[in-house]
Amino acid sequence: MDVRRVESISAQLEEAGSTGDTVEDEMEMATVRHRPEALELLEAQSKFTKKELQILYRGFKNECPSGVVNEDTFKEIYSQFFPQGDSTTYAHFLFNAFDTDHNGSVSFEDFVMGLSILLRGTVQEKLNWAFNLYDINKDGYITKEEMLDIMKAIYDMMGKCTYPVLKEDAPRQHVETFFQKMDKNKDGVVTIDEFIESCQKDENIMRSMQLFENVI
Ligand SMILES: [Ca+2]
Ligand SMILES: [Ca+2]
Ligand SMILES: [Ca+2]
Repeated sequence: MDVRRVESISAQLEEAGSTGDTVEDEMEMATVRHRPEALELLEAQSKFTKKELQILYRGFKNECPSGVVNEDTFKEIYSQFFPQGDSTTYAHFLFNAFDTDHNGSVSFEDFVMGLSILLRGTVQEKLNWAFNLYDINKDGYITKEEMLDIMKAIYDMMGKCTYPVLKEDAPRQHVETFFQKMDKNKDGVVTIDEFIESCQKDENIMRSMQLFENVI
């Protein structure tokens, strides 16, 4: 999710006001997800109102008429946003972070829950989400290799044209600094507690996190 898109979705939500909201939309929304209770469930689980969910759903269905996004679609969308670089690896990691039930597709529910955290989540929720993104194999720990893989993917996506000053070993240096700060007990892995603690304590890490916010 590119930040411009997130912003435009935010704006759409704010504009929502009293427009739209027809019975047909609601019916369609309720039936198309195979589970009639989906809307109520999403309303309870996310930080969006029913009206906002309807707007989001319309947008989602416009872009993905099939109702789900697979990894290739994700990669296609990302390549349009980052034409100057190779975004396939980052799109893959991001896809896995959005696909919370790990069934190989991002449903409207997956999409809404991710967006709810990214747009309206607390700092803690956003950091949890980021941790899950970095924890590539989802085993509950971030290794230096995982951090390096993400970092390289981001550098690849940005492309050499955008950041000509970046040297080949820039991602590794970046990760060394990050990792040493985060791995408090020096056991070679970063836990969720270490991650959240260091992000909240260290302004530099938080500032570097902006890099990630801008490419989510
Ligand atoms: Ca899924
Ligand atoms: Ca891991
Ligand atoms: Ca540790």
